[in-house]
Amino acid sequence: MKHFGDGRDWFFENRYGMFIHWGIYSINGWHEQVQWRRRIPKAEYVKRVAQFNPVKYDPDSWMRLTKESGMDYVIFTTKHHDGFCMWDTKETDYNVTSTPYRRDILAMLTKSCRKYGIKLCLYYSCPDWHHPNSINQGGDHELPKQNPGDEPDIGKYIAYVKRQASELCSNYGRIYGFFWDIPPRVKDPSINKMLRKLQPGIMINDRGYDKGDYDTPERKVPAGGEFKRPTEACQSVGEQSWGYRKDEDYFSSSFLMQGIAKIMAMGGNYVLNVGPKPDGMIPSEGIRILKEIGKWYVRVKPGITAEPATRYLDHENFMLTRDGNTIYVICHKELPSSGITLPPITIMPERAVLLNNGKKLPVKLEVTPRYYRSVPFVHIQGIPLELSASEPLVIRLDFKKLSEKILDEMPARAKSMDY
Ligand code: JFZ
Repeated sequence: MKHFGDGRDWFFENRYGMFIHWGIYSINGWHEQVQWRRRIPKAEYVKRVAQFNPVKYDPDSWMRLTKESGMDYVIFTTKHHDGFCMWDTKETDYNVTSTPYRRDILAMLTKSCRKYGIKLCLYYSCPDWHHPNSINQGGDHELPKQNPGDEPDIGKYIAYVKRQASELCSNYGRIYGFFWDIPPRVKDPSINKMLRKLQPGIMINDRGYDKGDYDTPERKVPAGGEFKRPTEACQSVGEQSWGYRKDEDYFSSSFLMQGIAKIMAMGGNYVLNVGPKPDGMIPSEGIRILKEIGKWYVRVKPGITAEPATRYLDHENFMLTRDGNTIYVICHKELPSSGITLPPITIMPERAVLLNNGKKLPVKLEVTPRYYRSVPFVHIQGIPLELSASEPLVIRLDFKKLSEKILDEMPARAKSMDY
């Protein structure tokens, strides 16, 4: 992946983040879009402002969990589609200082991020179901019709967005990333230009007022071996919702790990979301999943975050990454057997080590019955299948010497050698 050669390159060194969806929608415990999806009238929905009082909010504990999970950064929802602002904005009273809690949630989070060395990125929704000038006429993630008393005016609304984005990028220290959500009806490159002026080195996604710096596949694992543009995949610990949901259908850690392994082996970043409860606590199921994945991630991280190299492999069941004279075999899917043959790799490694448990694995250069018409390929055996059933495996192959030239010539060598 080509780097920018400027402050944005933090993105390539910090590959795993926590997404946090939190707002007054958490009071329902149904979904972050409850106002729209359950057709709650604006006059009824705003009553949640007087109910929001997260007395157990402790951003230091959130950051300790982020670090324990092996994560490097967070993306925090400053304003979701409901238009409610989780910071002390001067642009509207529809913000967290109008609640019984009164305090600036974002300012508290910023302090904890700095204390624990976690990079802070901000989420901001282009659609807004509260602001009177915002367009709500059935467009993408808009309400089906304007609220009573609205005065839809896209120019005035974008001016509001610019002023809020300026607040967010001026008053909370270094902001590493800006996650716009739901591409707006109009493009306006001046907005991201303003963000870059306020925050040199900010990474901006593809869902805002221009195409930004990086792509954002959501809740999916793209096919292929390598991303062509900087990419950050996003997923939540639960299948139904990004915001807090009382009876969420949580994913298995194994399912989420498979996506992380594939996305990172393709050169992408990955952010995994939790939705804190109205009291400010992260649900225990979410904590369990993050910690389980974190134990695996810290062991296999050198392999899944190395340079994408799957292009050298004739196999759709594994991914390859490379770091100098080392190749990593990323078994992102459950293995069918305890052995793997790796055409067209025809050079013998010095050793094979399973990063998941640190144990060496038997490795040979041989002709196997399945590849009897070929030259000898690398053949790794003794892989613990029961482990493969619970987490993606990563095997490190150390070679005496490995170069781009050797790797590029392997396929031809494999075909030309008469066997
Ligand atoms: C959006 C939000 O609507 C959702 O509530 C959450 O915040 C998520 C992270 O982002 O969801 C999307 C965004 C884009 C697509 C689908 C859902 N899309 O491009 O298909």
